[in-house]
Formats: sequence, C-alpha cells, structure tokens
Amino acid sequence: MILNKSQIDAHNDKGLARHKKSFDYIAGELVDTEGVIKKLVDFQVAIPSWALGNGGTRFGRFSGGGEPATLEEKMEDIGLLHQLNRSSGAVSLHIPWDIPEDAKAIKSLAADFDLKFDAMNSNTFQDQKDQALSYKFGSMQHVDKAVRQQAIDHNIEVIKYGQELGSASLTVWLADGSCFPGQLNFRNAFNNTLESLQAVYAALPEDWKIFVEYKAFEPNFYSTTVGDWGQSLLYTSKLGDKAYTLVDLGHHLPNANIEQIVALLLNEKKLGGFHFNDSKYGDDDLTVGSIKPYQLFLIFRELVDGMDARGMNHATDLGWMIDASHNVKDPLEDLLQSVEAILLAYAQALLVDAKALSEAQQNNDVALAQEILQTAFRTDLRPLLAEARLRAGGALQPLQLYRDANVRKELINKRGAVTVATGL
Ligand SMILES: [Mn+2]
Repeated sequence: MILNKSQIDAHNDKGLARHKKSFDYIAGELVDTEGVIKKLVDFQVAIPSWALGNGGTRFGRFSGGGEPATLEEKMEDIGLLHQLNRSSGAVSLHIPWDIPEDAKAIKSLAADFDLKFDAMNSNTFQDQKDQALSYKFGSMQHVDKAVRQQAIDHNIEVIKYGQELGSASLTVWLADGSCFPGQLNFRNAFNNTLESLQAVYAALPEDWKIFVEYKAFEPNFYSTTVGDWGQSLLYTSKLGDKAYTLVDLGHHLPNANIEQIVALLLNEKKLGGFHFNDSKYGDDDLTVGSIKPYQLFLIFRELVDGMDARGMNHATDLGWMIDASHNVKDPLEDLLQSVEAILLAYAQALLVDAKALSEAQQNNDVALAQEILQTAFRTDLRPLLAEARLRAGGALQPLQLYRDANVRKELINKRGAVTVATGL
C-alpha cells in the first residue's frame, strides 16, 4: 500500500504549527542546524527483506496479518516506510528467501519506490528443500570438503543475484560452530572457514565488498567459528582490502563495549557495516534504541568521530542496515521506530562538541568529558528529525500517519489475515 501525496500533505498541514514552534526553539539552540539537517536527509538505513513479517521464537510465532507474501509485496512495504520517513531508501535482500526471479522487474519496482539495493545476505545456516548436503554440522567450517564447496557456490550465486540488482556488497553470517566440547577441532574449523571465504573473495567483483559478521553464540552454544570481532578481523585481514568486519549490535556477550570495538575497527580501516537492533539479555532482535539508547548514542559518537578522522562520507561509506525480528509489534511500526532511533542517535552524535571533548580528554577532565557527551544526549532532537523528514517530502510523525491511514487494516484486507512472509 502506497500513500497519496495528499495524505502526507494533509497530515503535515495538521501538525505544522506545533512542529514549527518546537523546531524554532531547538534551531535557536544549535550551532549548525542546517548542516545537521542536510546530513539527516542524506542518511539512509537499509530495511532487511526478512523483517517485514512477524518473526517468532522456537516456542511459537504469532502472525499479525497482512504480511507480504512475495518479494514484490516486501518492496512495497519498504516503499511505504520510505514514503513516510524518507530514510529507508534501501533494501537488504536475503537469498534464498527472496530470490529476484525477474531482476529487471524488481529493479524497476525499486526505482518506482526510490529504493536501492544494499548488502546481499547469504544463508548457510539452514537446509533448503532439494539441497544436496546438510549444514547440520556447519557450512564453511565443515569437515567434508563437498559441504564447504556447496556453501562457497551458494555465496557466489548470491553475488550474481546482487550484481543483477546493482548491489555492491555481500554479508556473510555463519552459524558455524559447535554445541559441545570435543565436537570440533577449533584450528581446523578456522582454517576451513578461511579457505572457504577466500574462494568466495576470489569471486567478488572488483567494486564489491564482503562483510564478515560475527556472533557470540546461537544457534551453536559452545563455540562459534566467527564468534567475536577479533575472529572476524582475523578473517578479513587475511582476505584482503575488500573484506570488512560487520558489527551487529546484538551479537556480543553482555556488557561488551561496542563503542570501543567500533572505534578500533574504524581505526584499522576494517569496519564495513552495521546491523542495528537492541537486546536486553541474549537476543538480537529488539527495536533499535528501545533498551539502551545511551549506548547507541555512544556508538554513533565513535562512528562520527572515526569517520570524520578519515574523511569518510557518513551516508555512503559504511553499510547501514537494520537486523531485527518482530515478535509482538506490527513490523512496519517497529521499523519506523528503529529508523527514528538510529537517526536520533546520529543527530545527537553530530551535536557533540568534538573540540571541547578533545580538550577535556587532553586535560584529564573526566567530569567535563561526561558533561559534554550527556549535554548532546539529553537534547531532544526529535523536532530536527521531523524537519528533515518534512523537507525530504516525508511525514512529520510517520507512526501517527501510518495509524491514521489504517495501513495494517488495508494490508490485511488485501493480503489476508494469515499470510506468512517468506523465510519466517
Ligand atoms: Mn545481523
């Protein structure tokens, strides 16, 4: 379902007077309001094709109705999100859940919705129907060379799909590891995985990047073959200049200092992209910023600082993607909230007085350093985000308009109450 421009205009007209009051106030407080707005307008977050339906846990799954059943419907849902917030202008596709059978038609649909294709995602963490060999005991790490080759071939196939769509990066997340002590020879598993990744790397087009994502645990519970940023960095360093580490916020052990990890990866020119989500315990699927917004801000502060130090373009030099699953919320509402949280943390990070912070650090003025960070974090920048959306043609309050337009009800009428998105 796509909204009429008049629906967006009517919504904005209704909220304009109130918005203007709060925006004028904050604009008067800031040093470089226009500069921040420009950066917010440019910043786009890719929506994963697997996040548009309700996920579940191993205990159960509760469908919300009206889920997209085809890739075309998923594109339409992302198109709607982008219409509302003008910051969701990219899709991250999962193969084989969302194979573009007719790449030309999918590309043209993407153009209609003003969407680009961000990183492609391969899948060797589950067995597909008609698959010759099983990944039960791993894929790229597997003791059997034939299984490793099957995983390599799949990744190369994913690159080909991506090339047809204009993507320029591949994300590899491996579930490889072991559930029990003694199950796996760690060194062999590492070396097999490296050799497999090298075969995929050799097939990577000249202008492509490969992202190696790490995860501390799950589905394996004893060891994971790409278990942390150190292991990912080992692989990407050995692979070459087109290989980067991908940080998924939910893939760390509790209390990990993710902002420090990000700072060091950027320093080593090895940070490639992000998967945003939030977590409280051991999951990796909650709405971005719903549990630890201060941590998200601190991460963005390191991103902005590290990217500026290297003259990088905030909007285009790293891959920004959401990776989440929605168990109890409407997925589209959850995604609107996630994108808003990402942009809010980014805007707050842009607000940090970098010069003053650097001086405080030089002077070992710990209290002042904290004041500088928290002054930015505690400034309510939501009116600034709304202004950026307004100027880009989006809605002042995307979630409100989504509800006022009865989108979910319309989708259920059109698609049915019991559809299940592919891959879920
Ligand atoms: Mn991820």
